[in-house]
Amino acid sequence: MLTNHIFDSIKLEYADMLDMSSLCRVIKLFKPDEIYNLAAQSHVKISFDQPIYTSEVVALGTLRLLEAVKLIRPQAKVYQASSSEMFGNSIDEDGFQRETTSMAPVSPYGCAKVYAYNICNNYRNAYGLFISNGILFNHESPRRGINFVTNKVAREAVRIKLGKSKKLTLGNLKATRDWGNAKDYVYAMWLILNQNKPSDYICASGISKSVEQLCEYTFSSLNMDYKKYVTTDARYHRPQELNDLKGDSTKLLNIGWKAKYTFEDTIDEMVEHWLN
Ligand code: G4F
Repeated sequence: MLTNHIFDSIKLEYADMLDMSSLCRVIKLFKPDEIYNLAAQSHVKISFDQPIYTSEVVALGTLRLLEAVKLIRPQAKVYQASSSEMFGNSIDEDGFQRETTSMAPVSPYGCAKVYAYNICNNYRNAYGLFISNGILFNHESPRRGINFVTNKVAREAVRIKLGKSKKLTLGNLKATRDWGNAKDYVYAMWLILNQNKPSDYICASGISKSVEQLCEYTFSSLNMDYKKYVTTDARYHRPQELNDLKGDSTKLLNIGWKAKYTFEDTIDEMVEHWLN
């Protein structure tokens, strides 16, 4: 199991972003110094099918957590997992998104994340709580769900290579994403929360690739031509697409963050996982 190395060192407790009393209970129980809010229905396409549930968890769930912190543990530092999906199709003239780029989300998930981002800033300013937003661009690892495009492509390319599958069916191949490695981005979360003052930071690789380029690299790493195997189907298209993401992490680099892994390292790691 992917989590075996850590299971003995963590204590799990039940709580639910829909149930504020359960959030209060675990905060009372553990009296945390740092809280990382990564809870979400985080799949963008599913957020079109379940917009109310997504908003309840992502938007109001964050508010419930902040209220619980304000009432019970106001000295705790809170990290909020904000997302590049908040920008929608808003891009600065030089092709990058940064902390100052306007937000124009194009999915129910993105809209809910904008609410959460704003309520975090509101609670920081209104109540003096230590709350920081990490605005993370796509970050991947073998633990990524197989309904997200990187792991879907890695898994299916390996299955095709091993003769267990014949085709990979995707949606929009033209969209571009700024893909980084989850290990680098988790370090960024810790670094963001361990500054003297709360603030908001972009975390991204600064390199953008299309879904088609992702397929090209993954299949060629297994000595295959993706064009022979990849097809598209409208069922994987979104009602509205976020076309291009490329983040400028200058502010984060200035507090000492540096990515250790490239896009290619990350895809290789995922392919290796499925091969094993
Ligand atoms: O892997 P994806 O589903 O990730 P997406 O939508 O960019 O969202 C991820 O990153 C966000 C950060 O920007 C997070 F906030 C969010 O929670 C999540 O982790 O899709 C990436 C791209 C999209 O353009 C999508 O349309 O791949 C395209 N795509 C093409 N075919 C596909 C598929 N995506 C999926 N999931 N499945 C396909 O078959």
